[in-house]
Amino acid sequence: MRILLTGFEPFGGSPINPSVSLIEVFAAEGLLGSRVTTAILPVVGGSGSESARAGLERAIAACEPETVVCFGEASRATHVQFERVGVNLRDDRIADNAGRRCCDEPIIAGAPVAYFSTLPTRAMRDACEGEGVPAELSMSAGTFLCNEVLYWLLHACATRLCPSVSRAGFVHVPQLPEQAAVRGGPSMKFQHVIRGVRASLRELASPLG
Ligand code: PCA
Repeated sequence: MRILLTGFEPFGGSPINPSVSLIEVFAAEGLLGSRVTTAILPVVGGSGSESARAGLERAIAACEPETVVCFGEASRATHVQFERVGVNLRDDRIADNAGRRCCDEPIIAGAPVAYFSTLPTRAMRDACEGEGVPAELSMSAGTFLCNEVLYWLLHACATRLCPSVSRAGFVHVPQLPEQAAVRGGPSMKFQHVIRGVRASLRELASPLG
């Protein structure tokens, strides 16, 4: 199996984004015989050549993965969040890394309201929880870049723009204790995030996944 894992650059004034370190770990250790490719996406909305969706499209074209799992940070999350749905809406609390802030804009004008993730989110959540790592099924990836990437990816799969991809979705991870020490809020130790996410990704590598 070919699997593409993506993370996001730091954003919102934080110098780090745990999603980057996370995908680096799986790129280094591999995943049960799967070919793992990684890409780090810019926290930039829209469809320009420097946008997150353009970066994701290039990464998919380069490695033609069967499975795509995108990761991002949810700074207020207490659990690893397995996102079930992407919605066609951008409505931002903060500006993206290009300085642009959207209010009530569609991600793709005229496209469907929402798509469901095509990852086995329940099995992935259960596997994460089985490691003793707090995990939940989430009905909203927000209305910022993570949701934009999830929505674009699912739309691209639905419209056969990415024909190699049969399963795609998004996982949000909590901020790290060192980030919480600066800006407050809940956090999760990196070792716990790794252990839970590793177990959830094994669900994808298994023949029944
Ligand atoms: N989290 C943000 C964007 C990038 C990231 O890691 C989000 O939840 O939309």
